[in-house]
Amino acid sequence: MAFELPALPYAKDALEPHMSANTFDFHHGKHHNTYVVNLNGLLDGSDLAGKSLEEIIMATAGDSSKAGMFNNAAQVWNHTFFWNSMKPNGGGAPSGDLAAKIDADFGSLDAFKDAFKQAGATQFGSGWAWLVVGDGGKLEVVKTPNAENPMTQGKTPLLTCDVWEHAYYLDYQNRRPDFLAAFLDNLVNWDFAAENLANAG
Ligand code: MN3
Repeated sequence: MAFELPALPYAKDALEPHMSANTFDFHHGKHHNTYVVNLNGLLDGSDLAGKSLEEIIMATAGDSSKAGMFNNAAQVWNHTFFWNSMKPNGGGAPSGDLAAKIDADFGSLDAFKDAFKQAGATQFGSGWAWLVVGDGGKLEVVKTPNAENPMTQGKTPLLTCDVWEHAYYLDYQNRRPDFLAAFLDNLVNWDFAAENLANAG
């Protein structure tokens, strides 16, 4: 029972002009797919075959002898989560409990957005910016390098933005801050974040 590349939750041109179909052809069709293929290859004959993605991530995190398995499993999870962190005509403001928690824990939506952009822009090299439920149930912005996922630190991801160069280079070239601004202003899927917050309990 191999993992499969999940379909995008929208058409590949649905996020234009903020994220192009060309970017999705490479990022979903090539990069994400390669992580799936590599993971399935590594799982073949492994004692982790048949486990869920989350179980594989948690079982291999921090184990240098299983770095390949961790990196590919986490990248499969992170990319699927990233696609769902965006939607056509996204952006705007959250509502309900999520809006109240953002105001309580960051001071304002703008303060959250500044923190998220700062995290993404200052992640040296490849990685991810995240909104998570962290210590004591407080919302936090964190950045992680490479394939790392905050779930291995006991935090619950609500949203993520991929800041590997392959995520934005075709549309924004070197302008990572412009990509992060477009993610927050035009793409972010607050409904997805609110659902993840509700499930975090
Ligand atoms: Mn990527």
